[in-house]
Amino acid sequence: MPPLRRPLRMLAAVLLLLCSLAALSVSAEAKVHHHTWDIAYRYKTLDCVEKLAVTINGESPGPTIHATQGDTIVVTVHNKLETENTGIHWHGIRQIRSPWADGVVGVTQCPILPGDTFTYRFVVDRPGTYFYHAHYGMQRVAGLDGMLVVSAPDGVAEPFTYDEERTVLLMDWWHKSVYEQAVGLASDPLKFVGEPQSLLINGRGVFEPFHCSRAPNGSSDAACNVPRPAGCAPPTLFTAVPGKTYRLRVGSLTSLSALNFAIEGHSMTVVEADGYYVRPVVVDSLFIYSGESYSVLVKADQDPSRNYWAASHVVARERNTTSAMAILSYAGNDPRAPPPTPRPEGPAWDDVRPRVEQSRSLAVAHPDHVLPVPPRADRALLLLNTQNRIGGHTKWAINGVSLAFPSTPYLVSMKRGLQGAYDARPPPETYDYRSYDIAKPPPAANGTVASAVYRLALGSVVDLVLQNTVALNNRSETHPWHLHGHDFWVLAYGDGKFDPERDTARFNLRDPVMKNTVALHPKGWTAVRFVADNPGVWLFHCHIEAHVYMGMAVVFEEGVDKVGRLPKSIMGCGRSRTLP
Ligand SMILES: *[C@@H]1O[C@H](CO)[C@@H](O)[C@H](O)[C@H]1NC(C)=O
Ligand SMILES: *[C@@H]1O[C@H](CO)[C@@H](O)[C@H](O)[C@H]1NC(C)=O
Ligand SMILES: *[C@@H]1O[C@H](CO)[C@@H](O)[C@H](O)[C@H]1NC(C)=O
Ligand SMILES: *[C@@H]1O[C@H](CO)[C@@H](O)[C@H](O)[C@H]1NC(C)=O
Ligand SMILES: [Cu+2]
Repeated sequence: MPPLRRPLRMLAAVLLLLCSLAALSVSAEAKVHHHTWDIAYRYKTLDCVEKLAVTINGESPGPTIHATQGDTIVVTVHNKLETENTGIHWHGIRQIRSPWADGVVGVTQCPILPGDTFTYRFVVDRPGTYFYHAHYGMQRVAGLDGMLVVSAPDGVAEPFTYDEERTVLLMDWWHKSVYEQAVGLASDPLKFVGEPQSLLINGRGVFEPFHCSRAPNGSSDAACNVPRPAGCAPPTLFTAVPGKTYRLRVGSLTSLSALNFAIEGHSMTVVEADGYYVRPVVVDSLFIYSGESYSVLVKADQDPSRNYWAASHVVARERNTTSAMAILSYAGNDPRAPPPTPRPEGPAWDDVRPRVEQSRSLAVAHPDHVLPVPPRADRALLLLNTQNRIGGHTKWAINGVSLAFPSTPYLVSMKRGLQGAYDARPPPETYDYRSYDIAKPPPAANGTVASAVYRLALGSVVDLVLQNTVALNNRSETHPWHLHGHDFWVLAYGDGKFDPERDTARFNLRDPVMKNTVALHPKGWTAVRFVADNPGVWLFHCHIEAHVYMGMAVVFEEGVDKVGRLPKSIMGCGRSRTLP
């Protein structure tokens, strides 16, 4: 009917105009947040013991960055460490169209040299609870980290309500320097970093030798009767007004420890994981692994005449660190008054079952926020997590390959076609899952160190199945794996050995939640799926600092030819020194 065509076309044009006006008004509201950071060592007493920390404008942890979805964040970093490089990663931000701002030294940029200035500029495209932290060597251990909170725009409803929100950053803390730790790991025989001296809640803790925390009053042990510096006491988590509901944005940036977080007498409703809304789950305590974030709702509905303990306990490794305590105070009480009850003990460190069960219960998307998962993968990688002895060193390896960062960042060498800047031979897609015994320590002297890369077809759907084993010490640890540049659907947590013919059928393709960090439990497997639709080069790694330092990582490249012009500021090292 030709007469109708013109009015239809006009209507379409008007609609298009309205839409672009709406888009304009949104982008007009989008803010640019400028931050200027001096990165420097300072003496800090985070756990009542004075020790050097890498600080941001004198603080460790650094300030929480607040923004709204769609905003741009610009951080100008001055490296004032004198003798140490740096680089800062924005954990959970996908860096769409800005892959050079991911902050991973050796992957997306050269290190920021002492005395130099580097500017990170990126858009925060999704609301959620995120982080930033150092991504150079093991520098995160020294305290260079903080939280990044992206709010939903005004008028966009979230699937839950609350009165106020607070951030809770969990860390572990050593009195040994980052150098002592790194050199120990690279030594033969290996000197492990050991258990942390203390755990921190919002950057504060109380160092107390583990045996003292259990000793009776008036113990004769001199180490346990040392007077504490003035002001050394559990910090106040926050002051609650009776009847109000609080959204706690809880994140873990531990270097080693898996944690259990709980507030005495208060249950928590988990509503967000790594920036995605989950089907709400009520828990008494939250297991949280390094690199993960959760929002939990806590209602101030207990006896308001007293205070309550908030506690962070080590799990998954023998508990040789005193649990961290903070005080949830009710309005009207002395916010520093210790609760009248004994400090909570926390769950048994070696009970794996409740941890796996909680991981499974939190892997389901909120029913109104299910993001459809592609029904099948174009490619599946089965990644065996083992330790190997390689060249006289103990290393972590994935399918026998332990990752070593090249001196030229991958993003530069791959985009600019520099031959020989990394190992061109692709790493193995799988391991011999039929005959490999995951319950036995891996065969010694079996593996290589390489800078090899998995090259993914742009837009392809990729499955990653992480397979745990026992390490050289005949123990199987928990590894939190974090993917840069993407979020993935969490398809399944399995026990024992993954069998592709049998276990693919167990994937949740109906309503899996998306995340950027996922736990691999002892002697089990974890399956995730993602779409390789973000041109760049991206790290996928265990978030334990000691493990990634020992090679527990792989690298993905997709569509690097589609990446825009690389900023000169990410170059200057390795073979990128001489680039025009
Ligand atoms: C230790 O001392 C504290 C405070 O002085 C007291 O509340 C607690 O009951 C004592 N514990 C033991 C085991 O005696
Ligand atoms: C914990 O401490 C005990 C006693 O000092 C020690 O035997 C054990 O090896 C320690 N465990 C870890 C994981 O460091
Ligand atoms: C380890 O060694 C065994 C036997 O020597 C070999 O079959 C296997 O492929 C090796 N595995 C890796 C990951 O290199
Ligand atoms: C490893 O530990 C298991 C129990 O978890 C034990 O049965 C086995 O004998 C140990 N193997 C070695 C080589 O120590
Ligand atoms: Cu690990």
